[in-house]
Amino acid sequence: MSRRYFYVTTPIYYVNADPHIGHTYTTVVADALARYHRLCGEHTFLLTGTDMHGEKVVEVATRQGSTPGAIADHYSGRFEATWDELGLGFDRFIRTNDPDHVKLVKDILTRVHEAGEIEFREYEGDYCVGCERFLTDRDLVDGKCRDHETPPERRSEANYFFLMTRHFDWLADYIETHPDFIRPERYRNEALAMLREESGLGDLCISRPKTRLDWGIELPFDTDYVCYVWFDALINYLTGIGYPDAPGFRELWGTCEHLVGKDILKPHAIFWPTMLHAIGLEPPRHLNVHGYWVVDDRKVSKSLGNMISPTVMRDRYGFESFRYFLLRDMSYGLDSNFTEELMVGRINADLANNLGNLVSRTLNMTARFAGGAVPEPLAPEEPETKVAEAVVRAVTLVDEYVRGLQIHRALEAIFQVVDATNRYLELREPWKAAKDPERTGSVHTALYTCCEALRIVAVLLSPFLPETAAEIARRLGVEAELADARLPEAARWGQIQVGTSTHKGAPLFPRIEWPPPEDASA
Ligand code: ME8
Repeated sequence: MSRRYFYVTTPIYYVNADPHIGHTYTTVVADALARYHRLCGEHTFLLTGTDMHGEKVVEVATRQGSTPGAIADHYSGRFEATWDELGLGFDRFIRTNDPDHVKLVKDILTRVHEAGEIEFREYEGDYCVGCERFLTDRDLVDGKCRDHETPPERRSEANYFFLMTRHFDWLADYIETHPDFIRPERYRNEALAMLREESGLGDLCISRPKTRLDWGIELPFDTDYVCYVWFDALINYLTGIGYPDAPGFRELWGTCEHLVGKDILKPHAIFWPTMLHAIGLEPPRHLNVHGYWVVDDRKVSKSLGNMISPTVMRDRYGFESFRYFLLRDMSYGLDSNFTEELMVGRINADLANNLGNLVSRTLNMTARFAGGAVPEPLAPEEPETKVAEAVVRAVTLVDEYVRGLQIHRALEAIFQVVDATNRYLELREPWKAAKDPERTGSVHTALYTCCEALRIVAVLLSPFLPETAAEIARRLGVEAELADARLPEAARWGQIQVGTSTHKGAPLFPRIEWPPPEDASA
């Protein structure tokens, strides 16, 4: 049987500070997508990692009296350990000083150089160390970098240039003829505007003299220089899946989905496709660009010091709750505001009240009125059919939304099933019917319907809230089935086995008090 492929990447993060909400968001989206595609039976590969080179690392090392290598290893380890701790899976955690990556960067530099695509020139411009690139007028607000709020440095030096502008006509045409290559559309338009209007967007400086920076990959054709960090970093997406000849490389590359924040649109929308074109590779299938998490109207970032730590959020609220908020509240492409109050409101409404209540009502009543086992239903009537129809609708919508990167909508569609099932319970009122021995069949039908709806909700939720889904499945006695589930088959109505033992449990998501109660010891 031929299996479909799915390749998803996150940016490789800089190693100058610990991971924060922004990195967590992109990595959680990648994890959820990979889990969803795996659930659909696809051969899936998730690549994440860290960007070890560049001046930022040298700056931190100098400040801390350490070496770039030690700093890069330290923070890279922090990223990998954090994703492990939070249950974010990856097929490879790449570091740009991994030997296979260093070799590939050198091979590509050699090829591009030999093909006459690299030239040696004098260059002068405004450099932002935060961005690790020369800025253009569009990047400046009042003479400062608009992301880092620091003035750039004027720099002039002799360097090697990748003749990127040669590929601009091809690239503009590619973006025009592949309307969803860069999505959502606003970023496609931004990329086209960069190509058409930006005066400063010339050829790409791809070297740094060792006299200024010796932390990087040495140029194979001039040992006095190291490779510019972005030229090195972008190539990670090829190293990660074994370009050029590892088994499955072609199939995976053909399905590649890059996830990036809008801060790195230019390297991904302009530098990267032209680099790929120079070596004869197709661009990735989609460049999926998301907005910023903002706190007090400012982008969360290391340099602004307003970070939200994923492990602190995990300790305070549980990681599934934080993960749910990230996926449910950000519309992919737009900025989103983070406050703990907003998050608590969302957790209480959706997870504690809506989903949590349905789980506890269903399982408590199954224990009381059906001996703690999935009961035999009567033939379905209209209300039961309506719940089953809500499920069918959700399965189709979730697939469409996930593939279109509208994860908040996919979650909304799943919660519509939860709503419909809660409404169904209110209509059937099994707690009242249970008082009448003549109506046992109706009670059992209602409980069967809720158990089956919850089983399917668990399947659909499993990419987004894996632990919660596993816990619901465990309580329904279908944990093993969830582990083997494949969409769309697993979401077909009517598969839960009558007689399966169910288990009540503590509330899945206890209501959180807001504002938090005063600390008695304070
Ligand atoms: O740019 N909101 O690394 P980086 C949402 N090494 N996402 C955010 C965010 C925020 N406030 N802040 C960061 C680099 N991110 C390069 C990448 S790739 C070949 C090289 C996320 O550590 C978002 O994905 O600055 C953003 O693009 C990325 O972290 C930048 O990470």
